[in-house]
This record gives sequence, C-alpha cells and structure tokens, in this order.
Amino acid sequence: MNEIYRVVLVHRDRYLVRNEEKELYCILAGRRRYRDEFPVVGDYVEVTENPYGDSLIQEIRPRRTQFCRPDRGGHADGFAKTLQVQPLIANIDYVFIITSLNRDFSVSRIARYAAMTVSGGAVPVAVLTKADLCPNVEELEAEAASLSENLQVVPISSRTGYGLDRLRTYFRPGATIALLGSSGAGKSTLINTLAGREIMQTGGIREEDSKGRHTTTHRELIELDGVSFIDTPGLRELGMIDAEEGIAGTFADIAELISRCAFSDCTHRSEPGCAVREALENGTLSAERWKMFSHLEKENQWSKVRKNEKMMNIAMERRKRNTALQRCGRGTGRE
Ligand SMILES: Nc1nc2c(ncn2[C@@H]2O[C@H](COP(=O)(O)OP(=O)(O)OP(=O)(O)O)[C@@H](O)[C@H]2O)c(=O)[nH]1
Ligand SMILES: [Mg+2]
Ligand SMILES: [Zn+2]
Repeated sequence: MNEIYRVVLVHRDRYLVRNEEKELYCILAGRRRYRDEFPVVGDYVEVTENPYGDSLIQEIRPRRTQFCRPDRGGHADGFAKTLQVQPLIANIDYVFIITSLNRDFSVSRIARYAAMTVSGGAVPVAVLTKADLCPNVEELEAEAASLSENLQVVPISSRTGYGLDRLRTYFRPGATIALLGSSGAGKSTLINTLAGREIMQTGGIREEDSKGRHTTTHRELIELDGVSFIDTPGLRELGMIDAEEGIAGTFADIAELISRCAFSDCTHRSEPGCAVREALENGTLSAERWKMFSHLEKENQWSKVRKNEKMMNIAMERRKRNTALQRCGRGTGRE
C-alpha cells in the first residue's frame, strides 16, 4: 500500500520525505528513474515503504503551485545550448522575496522573483530584511511597493524583531512559505528567529559589496507551529521563462495600457494611438518601470525561442537516430 508523504529534503538521488507519522529516506522507483521529471522539495509523493532500506517514490502528485527557473540544458542535451524549465519547489502559497536593505537592494531583482512567483501560481511578498542597519527604510519600502500594485512589501529586522508581527499575518496553519533571494539576504536567519533557535546555519557577508557566501546549500522544508517554511540557497541570478502571466500580473497597469494601443502589434515606438507612449509622456507611467517591464518581456521571449529550438533539436536527433537504425535494418521488422 502506498502512502502520501511530502518531500522535505533532496540529497542527490535520495529524498527525505515526511508525513504526520514518520520520516523516510527514498529513492525513485525504477520505472520513474528515466523520466524527465523529478520530485522537488514541497512535492507530495506516493511512497512504497521498505522497512529494510530506502523506500520507493512511485508517483509525484500534481502540483498546486510551483516556482521554476530556466536551466541551461543538461548533459542530455549534448552541445545544444538550450533552455528548459526547472521546477525548484512545489505546492507553495507564498514566496517571500528576501531582499536586504543594504547595497544589495534591487527593485528590478524583486520584479524578477515576483514575475516567476506569479507565473507559478503563488503569491509574492517582498520581505525587506536588515531594517536595523538602514537609515531610510520608508523610502526603500515605498520604492519596492511602487513596483506593482499586486506586491505586498514588509520591512523587517531579524535582529530587533521589527516588522515580524506584520509578517506573522501570513502564517496560517497548513500554509507553505518559501524564502527565496540572494545569498546573504538573511533567509536562514529569519527561520532561526521565527523558530527561536538555531535550526539553519547562517554566514556572514562580504564587507565590500554586501554579498553572501552561499551558506545554505540545499532546499529544505521546516515546520514551525503548523506552517511549512522552505529555506533555499541564494540564487545567483534568476532568468525569465514561461513568465508571460507573471510579468503581466506584476505589471498589470502596463498590460492594461498595451491592450488599449490602437494596433494590436504596436511596438510602442512611434505608432499613432499608442497608449504606452501617451502614459510615458503624461507621466502616469515611469520610464524606469517601462524599461524593467520591456527587459523582462524581451528575456522571456528569448527563452521561448531557445526552448522551441530545444524541442526541434530533440526531434531532429530522434529522426537521425531512426534513420540510422533503419539503415542498419533495425526498426523495420527485418531482423
Ligand atoms: N543586522 C542584521 N543582520 C542580519 C539580519 N538578518 C540576517 N543578518 C545577517 O546577514 C548575514 C547572512 O545571513 P543568512 O541568514 O546566512 O543569509 P541567507 O540568505 O540564508 O544566505 P545563503 O544561505 O547564503 O543564501 C548573517 O551575518 C546574518 O547575521 C538582520 O535583520 N539584521
Ligand atoms: Mg541560508
Ligand atoms: Zn503601443
């Protein structure tokens, strides 16, 4: 009989899974191993328990939400430099976009995370950390909030406890909250502060540029008072892939403007009746946000082309292989 467990940690090809009763180490069942789909932290999986060794993951339950990033192909793609969608975590309600209020603060980075969060079906919250070190918290909070009307922004300090009460409004029992963001932003420190003890290891940051040292190396699900938190290693950068919905959701006002342009294929440069140009000229849309939006859009388009190329490469490889097999007289029913 299979039981449902949740993946809490992935270690190469071994998975630590948990339910209310117990924790087990698992590997993938043989028939799953060569499929191009692997469980990630937060997944619900069907497990056949093996009391004598690693248990077996038979199936991944459909994901309610996920957070993905573009991955530059794997060894399976050979030399082809193509992109694929890589799910990092699954079944999350909120993504806390952890950003420190120091030199590392970047609204355009928050925009990237917000777009990918919305595309995956979760709700983004910009959590601005280290407020104790920042002289102009309100100013940066307002800057982040002006990014999108659909983005909630909460400045906090794990050191002084500032803002944590506001953050707790998201902690409904049963909810899953992922902490994402650059290395050194204070993801693991926040987990430890909420837990009241040192669950995760934390590390210092470089003086010169406030960058972290990639202290956390695994994604891990931690339960605190019925809420599941997923701590993650700092991502170096986050590209756009399959992000149409998330970009449009994050920049909803711009998507609305575009729908009002006189031409449906308006390039927003010099066409008559362009609602974007008009908004830029009368100041209702800032040049900065328009640039951010255009940049993410362009990147997402680029990913789409690379992804399609990958599909073409796979099809071409398959055709070549079949032709070779046929030439050897195999696959034609002659052997
Ligand atoms: N002053 C201050 N320092 C903080 C705060 N939160 C975290 N830090 C410090 O920031 C540094 C990095 O914190 P971590 O929690 O390890 O950062 P992380 O986001 O988990 O980093 P990675 O695991 O590398 O991705 C540590 O030296 C923390 O003590 C805060 O609210 N105030
Ligand atoms: Mg960490
Ligand atoms: Zn236009």
